[in-house]
Amino acid sequence: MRLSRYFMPILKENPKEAEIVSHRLMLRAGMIRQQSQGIYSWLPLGKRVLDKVNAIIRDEQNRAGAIELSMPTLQSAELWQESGRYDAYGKEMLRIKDRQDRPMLYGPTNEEMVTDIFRSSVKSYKDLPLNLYHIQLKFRDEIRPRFGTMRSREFMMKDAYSFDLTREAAEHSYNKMFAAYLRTFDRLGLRAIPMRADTGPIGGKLSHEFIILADTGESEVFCHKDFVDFDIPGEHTDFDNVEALQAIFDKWTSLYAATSEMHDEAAFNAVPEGDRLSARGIEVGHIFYFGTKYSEPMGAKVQGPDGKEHFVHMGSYGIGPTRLVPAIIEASHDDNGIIWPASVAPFDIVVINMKAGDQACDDTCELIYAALSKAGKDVLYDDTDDRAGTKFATADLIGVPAQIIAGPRAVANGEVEVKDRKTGARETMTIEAAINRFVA
Ligand code: 5CA
Repeated sequence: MRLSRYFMPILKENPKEAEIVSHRLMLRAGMIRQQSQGIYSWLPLGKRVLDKVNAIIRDEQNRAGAIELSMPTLQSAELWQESGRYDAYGKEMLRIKDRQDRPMLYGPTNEEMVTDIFRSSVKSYKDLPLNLYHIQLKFRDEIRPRFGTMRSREFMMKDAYSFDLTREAAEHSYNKMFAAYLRTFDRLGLRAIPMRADTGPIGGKLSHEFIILADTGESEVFCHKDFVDFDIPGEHTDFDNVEALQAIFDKWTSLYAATSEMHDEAAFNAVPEGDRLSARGIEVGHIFYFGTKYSEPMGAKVQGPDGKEHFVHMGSYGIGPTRLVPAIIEASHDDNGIIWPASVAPFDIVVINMKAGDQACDDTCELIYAALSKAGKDVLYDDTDDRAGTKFATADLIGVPAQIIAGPRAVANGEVEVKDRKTGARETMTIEAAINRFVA
C-alpha cells in the first residue's frame, strides 16, 4: 500500500476526549472515528487490525470444532418473549418497530436465535455435540459507553453456542472453548487469566471471564500470581480428548482467581501473601454453561439413545474483537505510539522514503516495496513528501513491527537502515540483506 494513495487520517494533537492510552492512540493513528455516542466507524488501518484479530479467533474456534454461520443483527421480539428475556433485559436492549408495527430489537446476544435454529432442524442426539458461532455486531445501550471501542454501544462479538445431550458432555464443550480461548489470547500477544465470574443476564451458575491485567481495566480482580507464567495448550491439543481437556481446565482453575463480584476474601487470604495479585483487568472474553435455561422454555430437545426426548444442555462463549484491539494497545505501547504484536499488525513492514523525488531513494524504495510485496508481505510504503521527522513519528505511532528507512546518504552506498519498532534497534545493511531479512 502506498501511503500517498491510502486513507490514514493521523491526528497531530492528543484528542481531549480520550481518557486512556488505547483510545488516544486509536484516534491519533486514524483507526476509528466516533459516529455517535458509543458507535464507531473502523477506518482502514483499524479495519486491518480488526480483521487480523478475527482471523485468529476464527482459526481457533474452527480448531476446537465450532462451526461458523451468520445470524442477523435485527431480531424479532417474539423469540425473546418465548425465553422470558424480552422484559427482563431492560434498557440495554434497543427496541425498534418495523412498518407493520411489529416489535423488533437490535440483538445484544443470540441465545434465543441460535436455539431457534437448532430446534428447527436437530432432532437426534446423533447430531450432537454441536457448536455454532458467528462474528457479528451487537448493540447494548450501555449507560456509560467509554474508552472508545473498549466499552461501546455497538460492538463486535464472536459468540459461540454449544448443544449437548448431557451435563457431562456440555462440560467437555465448555472445556474446549476454555482451551481455545487460552490459545486465542496467547496468539494475540496477550496473557488472559480465566476467573470465576458473575453470569448476569445470560444466566446459569458456571462462568469464567478471561481477564487481561491492565491498570486502566474496568474490573477489579484477585488472583494467584503463578497464572502469569502458566503454559498455554499447544497447537496439537486434541480437542476430542475429554481427559486432556479436563486436565487443562483443572490446571487453569487450580489456583485462586475471581472478579470482584465473585471475590471471596477468606479464600484469597489463604493464598500466601507474596503470591497474591490484586489488580485491575479488562474482560476480553466470557464463557457460560447454563444447562437448559433456554432449551426448556423454547422446546429445544433431541431424542436420546433411550428413545426419550431430552432438553439440550447449552453454553455460550463470547469474545469482544472490538474491545480486544484497544486491550492489545493497553498491553503494548510506548511514549511514541502503538507496538503491534506481529500476529495482528496492520502491516508487516513500513518502507520509509526519506527523500521522495530523489531518484536513488525512489528507485531503492520501489525495489524493496515490490520484492517484499511479491513475497506476500503486507507493506506500507511511505512515498509521501512529508518531512523525514514526520514520517518517523507516523511509523512509530502506527506501530508496524519493522521499518526499512531509505535516506540519500545510505542509498548512495547501496544501503538502508532496518529498525525494530519494539526495541528501537537500528541496523544498516545492504538493500539485498534488508529484503532477505523479511523474505528468507
Ligand atoms: N452471550 C454471551 C456469550 S456469547 C455474552 O453476551 N457474553 S458477554 O455479555 O459477557 O459478552 C461477551 C464479550 O463481549 C465480553 O467478554 C466483551 O469482550 C464483549 N463486550 C461486551 N460488552 C461490550 C461492550 N459494551 N463493548 C465492547 N465489547 C463488549
